Amino acid sequence: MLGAFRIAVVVPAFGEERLIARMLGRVPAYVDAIYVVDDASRDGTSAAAASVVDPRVSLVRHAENRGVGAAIVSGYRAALADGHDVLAVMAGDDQMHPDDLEPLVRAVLAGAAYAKGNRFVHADARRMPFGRRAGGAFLSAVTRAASGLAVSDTQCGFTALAATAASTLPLGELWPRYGYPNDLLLLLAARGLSVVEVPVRPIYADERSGLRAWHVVSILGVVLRRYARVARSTRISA
Ligand SMILES: Nc1nc2c(ncn2[C@@H]2O[C@H](COP(=O)(O)OP(=O)(O)OP(=O)(O)O)[C@@H](O)[C@H]2O)c(=O)[nH]1
Ligand SMILES: [Mg+2]
Repeated sequence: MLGAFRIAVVVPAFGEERLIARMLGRVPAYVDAIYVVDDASRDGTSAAAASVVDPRVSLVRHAENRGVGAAIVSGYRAALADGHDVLAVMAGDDQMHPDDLEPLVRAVLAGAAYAKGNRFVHADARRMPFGRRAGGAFLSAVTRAASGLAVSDTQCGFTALAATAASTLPLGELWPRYGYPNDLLLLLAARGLSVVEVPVRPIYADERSGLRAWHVVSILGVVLRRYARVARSTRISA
């Protein structure tokens, strides 16, 4: 709990048997519940998560791989059903520093619907691989233009969402794979919900990423698709 508020952390995990226990062991004490969503991993991700002795941890398993966005939605749904107030996301690959969670959660408690990490404004930003910085800056510029939101690190997955906002969103419609942060930002903007960014550490260490250069093109498609849908529904309701 932070103050009187119940905090949940959703942990999307696909092929994270090597890192998931280490990651779970670092979740701060004020977090009330941790939902690990094993996205049909072919390795021992579920067993590694289950081996962590922590009553806060529960495991959600997808029968087939559905993507990181779908994994997060499964976690959000479980956390909403259990009555949590703030739904944070920390990836199972241990790339998010636990000390950076509290400012994200506090931004939501202070009134933001959604708080996102921003690695580009952190002093260690140059430690991010060049391709990540270039691709992220491009996708952020496109998402900013399409949503009108003042965001500059759209691809950062370290976030906190107010349960009140989550329960108004069409979660089942969210893009299930890597474009989900962009899609979510456009959905929030279309509803006039507030988004803030908070500096977080960029961590690139011993994890393996599923992200490839071609994802920039597919994420661009996600942004354009949502932009067109929002524009169409705005025209119809005008
Ligand atoms: N690649 C991949 N990751 C998934 C999937 N479902 C859940 N995840 C988890 O989502 C998290 C983020 O995935 P990554 O591929 O590392 O993407 P990222 O961290 O945004 O990108 P990097 O900055 O390159 O590490 C990890 O904890 C994965 O285990 C999936 O279908 N594919
Ligand atoms: Mg990663």
